[in-house]
Amino acid sequence: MTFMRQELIQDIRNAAGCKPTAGTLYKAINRAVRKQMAKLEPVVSKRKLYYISAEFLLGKMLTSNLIHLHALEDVKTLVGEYGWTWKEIQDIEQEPSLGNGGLGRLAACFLDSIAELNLCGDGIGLYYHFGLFEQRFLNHKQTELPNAWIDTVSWFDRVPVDFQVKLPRCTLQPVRYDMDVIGFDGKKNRLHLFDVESVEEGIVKEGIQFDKTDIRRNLTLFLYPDDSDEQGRLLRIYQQYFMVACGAHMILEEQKQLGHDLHRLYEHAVIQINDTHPSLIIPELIYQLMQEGIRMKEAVRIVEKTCAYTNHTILAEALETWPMSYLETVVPHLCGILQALDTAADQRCSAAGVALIDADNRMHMAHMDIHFGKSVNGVAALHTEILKQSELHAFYELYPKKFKNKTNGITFTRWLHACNTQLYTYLMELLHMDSWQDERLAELHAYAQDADVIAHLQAIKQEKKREWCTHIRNKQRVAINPNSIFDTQVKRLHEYKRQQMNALWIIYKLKEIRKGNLPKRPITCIFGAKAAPAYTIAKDIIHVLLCLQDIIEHDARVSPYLQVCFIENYNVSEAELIIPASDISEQISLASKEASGTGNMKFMLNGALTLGTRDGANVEIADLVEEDNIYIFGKSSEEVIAHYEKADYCSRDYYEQDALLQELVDYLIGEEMLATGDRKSLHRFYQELLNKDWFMTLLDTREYIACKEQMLKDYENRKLWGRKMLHNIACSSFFSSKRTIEDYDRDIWNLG
Ligand code: 26Q
Repeated sequence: MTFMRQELIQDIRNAAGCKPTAGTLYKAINRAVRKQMAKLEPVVSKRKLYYISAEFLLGKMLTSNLIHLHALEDVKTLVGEYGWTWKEIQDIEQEPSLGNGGLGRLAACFLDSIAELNLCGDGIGLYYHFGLFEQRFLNHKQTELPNAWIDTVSWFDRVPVDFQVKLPRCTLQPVRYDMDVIGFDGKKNRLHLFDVESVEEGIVKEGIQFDKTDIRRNLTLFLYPDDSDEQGRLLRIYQQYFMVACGAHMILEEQKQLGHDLHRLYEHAVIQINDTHPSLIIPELIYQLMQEGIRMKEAVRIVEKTCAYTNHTILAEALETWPMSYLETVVPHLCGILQALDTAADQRCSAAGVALIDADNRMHMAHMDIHFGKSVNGVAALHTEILKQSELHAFYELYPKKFKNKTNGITFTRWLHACNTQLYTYLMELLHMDSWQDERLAELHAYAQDADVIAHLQAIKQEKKREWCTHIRNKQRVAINPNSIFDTQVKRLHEYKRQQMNALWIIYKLKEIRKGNLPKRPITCIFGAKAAPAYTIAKDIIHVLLCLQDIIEHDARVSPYLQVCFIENYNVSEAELIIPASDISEQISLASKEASGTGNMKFMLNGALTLGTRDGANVEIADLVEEDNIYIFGKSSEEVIAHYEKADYCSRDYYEQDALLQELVDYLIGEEMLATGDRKSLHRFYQELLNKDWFMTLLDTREYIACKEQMLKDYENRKLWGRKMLHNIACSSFFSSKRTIEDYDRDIWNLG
């Protein structure tokens, strides 16, 4: 290791010359690191995991790779000698935006932990040239631009592929981009992202518009292109099919090359299907096995023992069902297999609710995964229970043993060591660790009464706040008070996550301040969120928040006490800066709707306290830290589910019976908002909240306000708050994705 480090440093020096620019230096480091990565040997084991996912939200790789090579401190020192800060070098790297949020980031954390645990597992996905999109704010609204993240300096190798994907109207030539994932002890795994040779970036016109029918040129331009029309939906299926056709082919070729008998594929391979986006791998693998001379019945049995499915959502609108007519258009060669699978499933159970193809001739992707996979798992204890007891109850009765819970986790390498080196280093010293061990975090409990330790944790928090203030001032030209309480909600924008409830609180506080009820300490409400381009109400909520930000900023009576800051183009790199700086972690989804959440875990690990509902993994956080160390409010998932069943929630009743709620909601279309924002958007959102409010905002707003007030009050007892911080950090090792991966390996993969 020492020799490797010396060579790495020497290579950087040689390439950088004497007075490199930040760009030259970044390039030199990237090259030198890649040279070391190339020397690593692949991990081997009895069975290999293929983690197939439409998203891998990697984030920048520089710091994480250097940590894995045990060279971060040396390289940082060298960079300092050249007169650059580490942040200046990191800023050069483009972040690949190959994911939306939770599901994609989870896949990236898993790659990291699989390698760290010396398990053999590769990722399979797509190489989207413009990723999701880049968010810009204009006139208090979100606009979208292509995110051109691909750079000549890269972590990926281009690999030719000698296989073609035949579609009814054209044949596509795939090409593969491979990235090494550094593991333990000189070993590595890989991520394989497929692209089409014929893709053409030039067809993107204004914003993110392009010809959705031109599959040869558009296939890998964007992640989840707008699917609000039929052409967009067909393109999604083309993408999904292309990914699985390439993936299945790569898996079978690799297994054949290893000399493995495809009749016993499941002894050597396991395919984890990350939500239903890659579900077509089931019929495609059956098809390709049949091409290898295996009879259909056996092919089905092989696939059944090879594939496992993870469910990440219980929102009905996110469960993929495709009209068979679409599948006839895109994958006619698979339709016979799909029909046969439907018949086979029907023979096992004829209940309509578990059919692959429903009465409207729509194909239910999740149903196929459950019938023809060996396992189905939810991503947090509550989520799995809800799947078993309600959403997938019929399947649970049919296959009780297939259902498993695998509570999500996060990689501490990125979410502590890389993003909060100060805290990481302090904990290493305090707990006398030679090398990091997640479980040893629990030893921090011994210092719960130690005023010095608590003061130290708080000093680190303060330093991270100052760092973020500098960052956001440079990026967005805003001056945030580093001595304010940082109250943060960063996640995709969705009604069920209820950013709109947080907006109502801001209105409440704004009015209180104007009445003269001043907070003891200034508060900064921080948001980061992208809305799907065609999700109108989500964009309306962004509009409301940006209008509030403007109104407050321009009111000299309010702004010393309350600030709103919306982080533009929130992504992994922004998360790495804001999470360590935050005091309050907003996890306020409508109970039963957030499958797990993983941001909640990142905040906890970095010493923020959770303000949340009993939803997803919040439940497990609450069980671990116990009630004095978390702020829980709102109706339970049982109560919420009962409201849906009885269809008895009426937001207008809440509005009419509560003068405060009325005042807050009316503010949305009051003079001040209308003078700042767009009348149509504000009225649309107001009407939505009053007449629909499908995710029951007004149900919990009262309790939310009360709970947040309590939290702000408790913040003033600095010792007590510090003890709660310490307690949260000490309890967080359960949420390491190493623990999650060990669970998957023990109960599903058995990589051996
Ligand atoms: C489906 C159909 C059509 C178009 C888009 C989609 C679609 C796209 C993305 C459906 C779902 C997603 C992403 C889901 C997701 O990120 N889920 C999150 O997964 C995390 C990791 O398990 C959980 O922590 C979050 O609770 C969950 O919301």
